[in-house]
Amino acid sequence: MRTGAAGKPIGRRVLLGVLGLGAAGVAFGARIQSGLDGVLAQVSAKDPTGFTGLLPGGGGFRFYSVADSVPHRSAQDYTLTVGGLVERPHTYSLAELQALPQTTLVRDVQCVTGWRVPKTRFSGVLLSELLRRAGVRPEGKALSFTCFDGVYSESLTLDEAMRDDVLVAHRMNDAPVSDAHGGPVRLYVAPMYFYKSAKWLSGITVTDRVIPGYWEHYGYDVEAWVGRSNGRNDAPTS
Ligand SMILES: Nc1nc2c(c(=O)[nH]1)N[C@H]1C(S)=C(S)[C@@H](COP(=O)(O)O)O[C@H]1N2
Ligand SMILES: [Mo]
Repeated sequence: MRTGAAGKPIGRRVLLGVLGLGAAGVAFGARIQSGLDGVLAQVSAKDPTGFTGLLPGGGGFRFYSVADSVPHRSAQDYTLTVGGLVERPHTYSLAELQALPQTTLVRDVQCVTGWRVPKTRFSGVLLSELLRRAGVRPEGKALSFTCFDGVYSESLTLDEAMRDDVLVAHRMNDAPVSDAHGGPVRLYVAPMYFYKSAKWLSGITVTDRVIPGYWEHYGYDVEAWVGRSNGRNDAPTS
């Protein structure tokens, strides 16, 4: 179901109007591919979805940020706090995350605006592993994700978070996740549209209910299964 900021359903047409979504924004962005400097130069001209241009390095990735600049956190300064309704809250350094059991997923990335990057490799720690270590309390039913851009947020149900294709990723295509792609650490929710995959991940809070994320306040589906949500019929990623 699609709900707005006040929890009221929003029709798809209204949603598209609000966001100014569609081919125009994507076509506009497609002209901007002169690398990250070009991306940064164009931030003020981004469309309402946060799309500013194609990322360098190929593959067709597009740079999205609802913040006004590319946030940066060094590998040394990075921290990820796991808290909320858990027995053992903990703040992880990047080195700690890298010392945990590692998982690699190779799946398609699918954005809700239509673009897809096939067979993208993400590596990191299963979100379920972090939750197992934290010990989710019985009243914990969902997760809320925060980002060090200070703006973006996302959510998952606990069941979704426990899946074996949901990763707290620090590597992408055999390199550290770049600043532009949300490094040092981003979420990767393989079976869902890419807006669920919060970049610049800084906090995971276990909550007693789903708190809709940034785009979900503008009408995107909270349950963002590829091919089964947002009125789209993309083929599932796996
Ligand atoms: N913090 C943050 N995470 C975010 C976004 C954002 O604007 N801010 N955009 C989302 C959307 S809509 C997409 S399509 C992907 C884009 O990831 P990319 O820039 O690595 O291609 O990030 C998702 N995660
Ligand atoms: Mo997106």
